[in-house]
Amino acid sequence: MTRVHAAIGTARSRVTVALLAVCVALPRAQEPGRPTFESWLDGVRQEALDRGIRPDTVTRAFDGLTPLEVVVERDRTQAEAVLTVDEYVRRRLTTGFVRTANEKARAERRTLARVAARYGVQPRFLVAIWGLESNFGRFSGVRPVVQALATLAWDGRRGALFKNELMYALEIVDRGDIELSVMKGSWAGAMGQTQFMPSSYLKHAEDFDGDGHRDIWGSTPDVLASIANYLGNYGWKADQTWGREVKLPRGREDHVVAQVGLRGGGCRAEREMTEPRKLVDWQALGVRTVTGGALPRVDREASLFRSGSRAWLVYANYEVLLGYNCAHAYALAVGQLADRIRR
Ligand SMILES: [Ca+2]
Repeated sequence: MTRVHAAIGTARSRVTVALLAVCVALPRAQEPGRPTFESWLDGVRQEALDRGIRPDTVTRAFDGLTPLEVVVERDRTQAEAVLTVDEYVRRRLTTGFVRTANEKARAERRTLARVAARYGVQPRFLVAIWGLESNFGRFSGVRPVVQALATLAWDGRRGALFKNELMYALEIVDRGDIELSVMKGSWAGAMGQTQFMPSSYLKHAEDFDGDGHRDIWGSTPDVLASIANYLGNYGWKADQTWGREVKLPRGREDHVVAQVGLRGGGCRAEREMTEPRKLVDWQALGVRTVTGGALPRVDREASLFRSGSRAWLVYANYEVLLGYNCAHAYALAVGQLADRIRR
């Protein structure tokens, strides 16, 4: 059964650090041979200057900086921190949350239409991701990004990854996109209403309101366009949806999966999916819609995955969602929320 970390009500880190168990234990600083934060930061300061970050930016970012004095424990073995796909989706897609999503879709319909036209992503998916990442901007993280990333980079585990993200964060400040004081995000450095890591920000963030800044913290047009640009850059198809829940022939569930075979590689969620096959092939194997009807008669490939007693057939767009956050619970929540937003 697919299990994911509980992230209810909190925006998670995404992409490379999704589902990372973060443990920032300050006493480690006293370990033999381990540099103090201050001496470690001196080295990073020089590295930033060598990379071409302006001295003024480095000074403002690092002077007086201390590690965040808190321990974040997200040990995946803790029962209360683990939810099934069903539980995760049910807890996130409450009646009130779906209602808010529809209200946001209506309130932002003009911006959404313009963004959809430019980037080729249907509005309902943009609203769904916006909602799941930051509750439509209500919760986009309160941690200073530079401080969080510096703490994680110093802490050692995945230190190289976080040091790179720290350098990208400085680059963003250096370019004048955001003031240090308002550059906030999650514990793992996922920033703003899109929850982009700094590296993703540099690749995908957009200035859609035309004020010269790519503001994923405070500009709704920039937020929606940045999500759309991210999806578009990873091959989103505007004429397709994400997929659907299906029924497998009773007693032959394992046989259907074995006939096609699971993938060898990819992130964990991708490894749980079969190789893609045409819908007509799935139909021939006895796969039906969840109400027992025939699969759509379109020439399209889909992959199958199961979680508990349920099964889904998903299209290429679903894999783009996994790129945003590689967890079936996340991608299914996005898809199902999008399905419940009126068009
Ligand atoms: Ca802007």
